[in-house]
Amino acid sequence: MGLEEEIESIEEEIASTPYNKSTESHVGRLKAKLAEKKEKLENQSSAGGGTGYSVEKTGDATVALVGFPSVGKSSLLNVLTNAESETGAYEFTTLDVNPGMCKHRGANIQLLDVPGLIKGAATGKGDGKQVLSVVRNADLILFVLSVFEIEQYDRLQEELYNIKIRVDQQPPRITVRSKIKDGIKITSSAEQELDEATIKEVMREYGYVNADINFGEAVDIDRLIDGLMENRVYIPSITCVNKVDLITPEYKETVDEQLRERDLDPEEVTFISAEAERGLEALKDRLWENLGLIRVYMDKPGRGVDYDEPLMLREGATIEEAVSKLGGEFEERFRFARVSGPSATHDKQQVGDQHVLEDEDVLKLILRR
Ligand SMILES: Nc1nc2c(ncn2[C@@H]2O[C@H](COP(=O)(O)OP(=O)(O)OP(=O)(O)O)[C@@H](O)[C@H]2O)c(=O)[nH]1
Ligand SMILES: [Mg+2]
Repeated sequence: MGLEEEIESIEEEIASTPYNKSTESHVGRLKAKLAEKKEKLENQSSAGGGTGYSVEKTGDATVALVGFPSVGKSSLLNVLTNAESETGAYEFTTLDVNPGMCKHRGANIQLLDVPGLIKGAATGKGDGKQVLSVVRNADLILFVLSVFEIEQYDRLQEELYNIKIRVDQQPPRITVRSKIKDGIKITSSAEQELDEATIKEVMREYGYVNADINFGEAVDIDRLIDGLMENRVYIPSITCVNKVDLITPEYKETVDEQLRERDLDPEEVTFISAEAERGLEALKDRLWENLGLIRVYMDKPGRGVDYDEPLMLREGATIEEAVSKLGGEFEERFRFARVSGPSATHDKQQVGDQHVLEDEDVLKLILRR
């Protein structure tokens, strides 16, 4: 049996096995096996099929536009950035990943226009998958839906799941430590629905004979497998609905309903028209907010506060990270800092390198002579 047939037969067995307490560990083992075989198949095809695909990350953060052909991804990239991506009234206009840079609230946000998602699947070739893999390196996914095709959202989720992108999930809180004897020991700070037998079965499938596994949360079989595999990426997402110029205000109700059916809150979805240039400022604000960026204005000796070119950092960043991003003499001669603004208890508060910064802080670094 070839790998592909093996995968198919495991999938069939999983589908035909009723899932309950008595079959749980069996299903667990099957799912673990399936994940392994898929991995193997992928490694084979990428070894034979070229170099993979990558786009250089630049700017303060990277956002991948993900959507079906013709929903308006390239049109959106063109109105949000300096890029010129080809657009067309027919499908699969864009075959390569086109990057563009969007400047908003002091941040340089790199947008990647990823080709219409189903291309790979449609042609039955692996190249669509390879192109899609650039999404793995993004800091945020922007789902682009067309106003009449909200249901495509389901398929987008599925495709990303298949290339091991976990959207809007945190990594499972699972730690595993191999040891030399005593079998598998399970500890958990949360009540587990899964039987110990299932957990052990899945672990053995991945070659663990002697190991301590600790759970910081309750997991199902899929999350357990995700926790044991190292190549999953966890990326947050937001969604926009394009081509709203084509609908009446009444039809918006229908769209809202379709969004709610998919657990999308219409209030959190941005309605835009790339063509009529509507909703674009709101979309940029949402991108900015969901990237978790913060602006820090540097108070420069003799030159005052620079409000034009803030230092862009991630939420939760400390002075240490700010200093390291600035590099050079700031890093070598750092003594302490003075902070004014949201993170400070008072103006020009003296702080050390572990102080956590907030958006719109003003920072003055005091260096050794
Ligand atoms: N009415 C309307 N048409 C739009 C809007 N945005 C894009 N279009 C049109 O939709 C068609 C497809 O747009 P593209 O930007 O090429 O779509 P794409 O998602 O990049 O498609 P692929 O590259 O094939 O994946 C073009 O004819 C656009 O002019 C919009 O907001 N309103
Ligand atoms: Mg395009």
